[in-house]
Amino acid sequence: MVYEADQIQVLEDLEAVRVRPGMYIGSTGQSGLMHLIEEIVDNSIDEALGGYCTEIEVTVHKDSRITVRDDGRGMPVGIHKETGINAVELVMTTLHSGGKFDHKSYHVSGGLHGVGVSVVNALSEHLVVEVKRNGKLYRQEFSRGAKLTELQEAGTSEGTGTTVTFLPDSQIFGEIHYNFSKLSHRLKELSYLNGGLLIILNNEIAGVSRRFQAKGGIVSFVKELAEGKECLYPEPIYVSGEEGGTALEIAMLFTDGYDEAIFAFANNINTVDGGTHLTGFKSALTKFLNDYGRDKKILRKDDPNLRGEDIREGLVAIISIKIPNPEFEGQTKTKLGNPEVASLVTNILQEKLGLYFTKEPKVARIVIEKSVSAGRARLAAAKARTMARRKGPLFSSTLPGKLADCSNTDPATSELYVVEGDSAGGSAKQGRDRAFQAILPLRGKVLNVEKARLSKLLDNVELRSIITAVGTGIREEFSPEKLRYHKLVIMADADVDGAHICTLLLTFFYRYLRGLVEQGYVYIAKPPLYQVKDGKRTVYLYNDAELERFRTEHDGNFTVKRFKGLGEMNPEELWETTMNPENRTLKRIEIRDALEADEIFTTLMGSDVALRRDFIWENSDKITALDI
Ligand code: TSJ
Repeated sequence: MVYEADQIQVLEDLEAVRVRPGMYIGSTGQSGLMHLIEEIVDNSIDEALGGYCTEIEVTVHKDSRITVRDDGRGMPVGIHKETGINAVELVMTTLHSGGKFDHKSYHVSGGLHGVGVSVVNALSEHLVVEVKRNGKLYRQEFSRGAKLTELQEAGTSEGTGTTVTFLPDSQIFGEIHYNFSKLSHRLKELSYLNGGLLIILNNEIAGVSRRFQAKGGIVSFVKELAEGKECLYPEPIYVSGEEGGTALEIAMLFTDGYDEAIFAFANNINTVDGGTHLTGFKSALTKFLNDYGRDKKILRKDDPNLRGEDIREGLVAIISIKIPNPEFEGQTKTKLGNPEVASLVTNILQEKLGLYFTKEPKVARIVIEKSVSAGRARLAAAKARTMARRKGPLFSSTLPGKLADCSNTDPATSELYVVEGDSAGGSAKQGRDRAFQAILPLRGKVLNVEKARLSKLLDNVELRSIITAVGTGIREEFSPEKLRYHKLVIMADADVDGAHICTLLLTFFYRYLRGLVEQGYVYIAKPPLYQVKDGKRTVYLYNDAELERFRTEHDGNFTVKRFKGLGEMNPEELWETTMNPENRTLKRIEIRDALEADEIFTTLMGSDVALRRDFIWENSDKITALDI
């Protein structure tokens, strides 16, 4: 074994990470920083999965350092025989060394996770590992992948555990800004997926701490996801089982809503593209309920079989599988591929759901009867749609009367402004560049689609005019090639009512024209909040922080006017500040994380006003991120 050659290899490997960080962590922006934290936290989670760790604490320090601490067994510190290097250093400096010494039962592999903590080390200006083990405290420091010190005994310790503190390299990441809402969301999710585990997040920048602990695990998770919806029975259905080292847990809650929200996780990773655990679950659930319904005569002879989509109407569910050798597929590695999982899910669901329904036959009856009525409603809606199509308003090529279309016919360069209120709509029509900007004014409140079936939507003039103007048709009939504008801009007042209208419209886009959101065609315009004049100049400011800054940088002679709404701006002002591509600020709406989006939409749109208010308070950072 040539020690020096090994060292050179290590440095070359880690240098490669620094040259192409994107290949390892996706980006060098907020999501890349998020990956660094997740990569470290995953190690503590693995320790928790083994049952050795009860608490994980993540601290974001004022100087952008991150500390992750757990109370596990402490990383091994012994010398690795083949290389003569201590285990901490080896893990920290060798690419993909994660699974080398530890035979962790549920090690995550593939994807952007599991690249190994050496990647974090390579991309950190400074990284310190502290291990409490054998009554001692060990410590080793690194910088940009290279060790600064040997592993040293730095004192004694009570208890055991591992702490890693790192400072992401500003040479790689530039100015460091963490996305606290994503971080806190992910840690909360991890606490649900690992029932009982305490996860603490200290945000020293904002001076706040949060504790996440879900004794009920995924049962608490579905309850939270279903909050704001009416549940058909009080407690979620929970089934779990184990087969050949693979553990499966499912929690299900049927609500009176119309959407299905099934979230599938494999080894704590949100498999947004589904996979064998999800398809296995869906087909097993359908088969089981049909068999049960026939057997118990809840379904009559001449009743048709229940369809999966009818069973799943209103279902909120979590499927969590912990599997020793996961195969993650697809471009983003968020689809579970293991073929053996389908039959495992079927077996466990058959057996355990059978047991559950023996104890709770009422719940089975409620679910089956709901499915029957959902099937009837589906047929009725299909009929209504055929009628509507025959009558033509939704699918005709006649554009809505209120639409002031642009003269361009090339969708790629055309924009549709959906504007709150007739008066703002009037200003927008006068102020726009008619060559490429179309204006559609909306009158009054927008229908809350979260609480209405399709037929109601078809009756709503405002939403119908959006659908015809956009041109694509909706849901199953959505044809992206018919899209008439590649920018759909929501323009509403910069106040609470405006924010509400934005949310309602986004919900509508998300539920009925999701392809547009996914393709990044939906935007929110940001009108200014203040107009500041100092004799000769007029400046527009978009928030209180900008006004504060202006105040500190300019003294004395200026006047501040606060716009109460878009309607107060004249056409020229509206053009200059909010519509002119040279000056305007548009926020592109991104829905990468279906879970987060669904949570926002159901909670914001749900019936419980108090809950909604709490949610807005708690998630104000998330909401400004969406800029609603
Ligand atoms: F990898 C790391 F440095 F990034 C890191 C590892 C960071 C943090 C915050 C925690 C951990 C970590 C590792 N926590 N717990 C462990 N456990 C082990 O590595 C471990 C402990 C004991 C044994 C054993 O067989 O005795 C085996 C392993 C893998």
